[in-house]
Amino acid sequence: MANVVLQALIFDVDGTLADTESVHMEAFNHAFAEMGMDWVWTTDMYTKLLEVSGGKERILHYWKQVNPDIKELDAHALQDRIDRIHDLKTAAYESAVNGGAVELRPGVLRLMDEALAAGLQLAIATTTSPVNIAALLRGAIGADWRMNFTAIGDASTAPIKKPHPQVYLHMLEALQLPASQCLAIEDSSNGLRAATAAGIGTVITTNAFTAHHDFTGALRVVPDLSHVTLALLREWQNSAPV
Ligand code: XBP
Ligand code: MG
Repeated sequence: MANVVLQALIFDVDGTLADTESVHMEAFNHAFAEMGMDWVWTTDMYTKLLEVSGGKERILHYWKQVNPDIKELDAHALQDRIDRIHDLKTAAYESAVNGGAVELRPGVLRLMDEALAAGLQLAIATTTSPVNIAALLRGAIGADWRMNFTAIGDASTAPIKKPHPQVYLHMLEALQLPASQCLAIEDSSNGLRAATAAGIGTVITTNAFTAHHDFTGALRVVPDLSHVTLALLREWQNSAPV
């Protein structure tokens, strides 16, 4: 089969562009304290909770774990409280990122530049909130960060979270490309499943929160993008998944 031409890279955000999850975890704990709740998510707990994509979904999942008869709260009151917690968490996360709490992982910017110079399109497919993406990339790339990306799919545009493929399907539409001409860069099993369900070959860069996940079906699993070039991605794209 003739080699397929690689036309776009679709990047996940949390854990992939930057190792952000410890900062997310601290922001959740800050919000719980601000709300006068006695919840404290430890690294071990959060590693397990990350199996649920989306901060609001994660809060509800945990609430059901610690308070099985959650039904005592009516659905609207429960959602309002989750929204309030998540607003506080997002504000805390944004201020931590604006304060320089995270930097892009090795190789991310270089690969993006290499791809743009070669005429590829870039997109983002994440379950995180839009303010979090802007805070991270404004700090890392500058005020005009948005112009590097053809499209951005996030919690505000794709409410059905990974492992559902919704955010990746939206990006294929926005890029106006077949899945075969794109590659996804991810860090988690949910992300791999979402991209794979959309038919997109996926390269995994692991981190401490996700290294133990099942990455069957990934094109490659690497510790980071330090040694990943466009040429290597093209080679992997035309080879069998691991
Ligand atoms: C990882 C997630 C997000 C973050 C928290 O997103 O699942 O929920 O953990 O961010 P990605 P929010 O798809 O980029 O790996 O609280 O904004 O959801
Ligand atoms: Mg991720």
